[in-house]
Amino acid sequence: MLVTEALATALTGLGADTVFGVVGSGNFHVTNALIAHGARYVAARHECGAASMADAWARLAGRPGLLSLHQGPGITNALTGITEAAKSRTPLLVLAADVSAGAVTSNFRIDVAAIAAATGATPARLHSAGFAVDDAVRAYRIARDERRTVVLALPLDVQAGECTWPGVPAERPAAPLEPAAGPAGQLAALLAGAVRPVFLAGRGARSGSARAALERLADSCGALLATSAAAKGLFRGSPWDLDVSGGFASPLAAELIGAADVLVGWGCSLNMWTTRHGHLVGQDTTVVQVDCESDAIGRHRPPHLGVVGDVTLTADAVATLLASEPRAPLAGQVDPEDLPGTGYRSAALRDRLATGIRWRDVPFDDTSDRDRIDPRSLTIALDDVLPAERIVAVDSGNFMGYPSMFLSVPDQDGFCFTQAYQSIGLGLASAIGSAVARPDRLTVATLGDGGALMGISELETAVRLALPMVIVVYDDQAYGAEVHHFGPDGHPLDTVRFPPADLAAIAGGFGCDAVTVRSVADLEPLRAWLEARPPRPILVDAQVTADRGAWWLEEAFRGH
Ligand SMILES: Cc1ncc(C[n+]2csc(CCOP(=O)(O)OP(=O)(O)O)c2C)c(N)n1
Ligand SMILES: [Mg+2]
Repeated sequence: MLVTEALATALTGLGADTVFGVVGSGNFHVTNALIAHGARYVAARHECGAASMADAWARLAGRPGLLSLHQGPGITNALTGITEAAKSRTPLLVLAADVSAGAVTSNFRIDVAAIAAATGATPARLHSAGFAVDDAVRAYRIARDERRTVVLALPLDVQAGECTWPGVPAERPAAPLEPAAGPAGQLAALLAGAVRPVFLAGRGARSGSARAALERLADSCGALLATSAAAKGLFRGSPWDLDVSGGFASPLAAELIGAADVLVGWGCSLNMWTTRHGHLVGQDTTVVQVDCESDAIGRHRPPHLGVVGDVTLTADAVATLLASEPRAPLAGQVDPEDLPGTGYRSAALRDRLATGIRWRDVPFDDTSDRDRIDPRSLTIALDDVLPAERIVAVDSGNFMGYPSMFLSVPDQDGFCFTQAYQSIGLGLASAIGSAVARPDRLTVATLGDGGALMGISELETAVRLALPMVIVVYDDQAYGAEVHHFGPDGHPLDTVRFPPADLAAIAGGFGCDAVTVRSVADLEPLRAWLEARPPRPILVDAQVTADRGAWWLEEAFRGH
């Protein structure tokens, strides 16, 4: 059996059914073998786009994505997308063609393992034809079970070799980690005594089972529920949902999180973004961190208590222990109106949350004028126009807070936030990956004009795939983040400002529907498009006001 054939048999047998890539000579045969075994192949126009598509796809599919690359420049082109995936702990298997061992003078030669390791990805290699299937299966399982981005080098000579089909090595599934009794008991005791507990769920809690377990435990101790940006949407629908903690937190969310007496991070790193550089954590707040990886605990700030364990199992174990903890009578219990009368929860607070937790409930001075629309007004109008069953994918830049704060999402799979590397230009491709993963939902790409033009080649991919997606560009004709970073100090800004580019015409040239928007009324064509849902994207070039930077940007600059 040819090695490429054996690889395709093994990987599709493990469940790999969607491959993104750009095909050259080095990955031609392996990609075709995967297609012959039933995998769907999605051709991107740039390897970085392919990487971001595979990354987003894997985040939403919940299983490893596959990325197929030509040797040398195919790999280096993909590096920014691979780095984002690696930093986000996306399970992703990169099939990276490589020159043969003896081809020391090949133009395509690079040190694939070194370059993969430099991005934070896990290097792997097909070492020989005879053991190629073992190598590939091991790489796939590391990606899946350890949530790693694995770059599997496929030397051309090994790919061209033959092997005897060895069968897929037996699975040794690792059971999710139970928490130790001691720390779980300490957490139960803390929650039993907590008056204003807040749960902060992160990427490690992005699942329906984790949500259910956390809600059960939160119900029993009266905790309020918040998430990091990476887990936005997890508690959607709960009356106790505070939405995102950190720079994107609404004033009411920030107030309530800041006043917590016990703050528990669940699969959440409690990094500078989620805690606003620590300002959201009260002086006297007891901080707990629960994580299935011991080295994640305390990485960003030392907690008072660390619990090593799977989020769902730990929440369930603590709920069981809490049920047997002696509980002090809580103030809320004297008021029959209070629901359920424990911890932070009261009828009055529930009403406050219902009317004031969303950013769009917070009054603001609309800066729209005849030619340009305030990005907040634009985003609130979009929130009303777009169907609730949506996936919002966000690129990086000054604009990024508007969609993150003013667009609601139906659940944790409604938000694709590729910000672990803070690269601009990945948003369109990650939206395409999202749309491929979830055709049942409307994908909304939200981009700055800078990021949109950086990743524009993938508009052709979106049109070719006939994806009915909405692409919103917050167009300020500038690298706004830099304008607002350096402008106030009087620096010259010519390097970060651009003449107007007619993005609607450019999108039209790719075959998209398109509209230029300067007011809420200009969104009418989008409304019509949403009713018709033609099999192609629509690009909304929103001419936004930009007289000042978004306030959360200041938060970001502190992280530079
Ligand atoms: C690949 C990459 N290059 C440069 C940067 C630095 N950078 C951060 S935000 C930004 C401007 C983005 O402009 P745009 O997409 O128009 O969004 P805006 O800030 O204007 O809202 C730049 C250049 C980056 N983060 N990533
Ligand atoms: Mg811009």
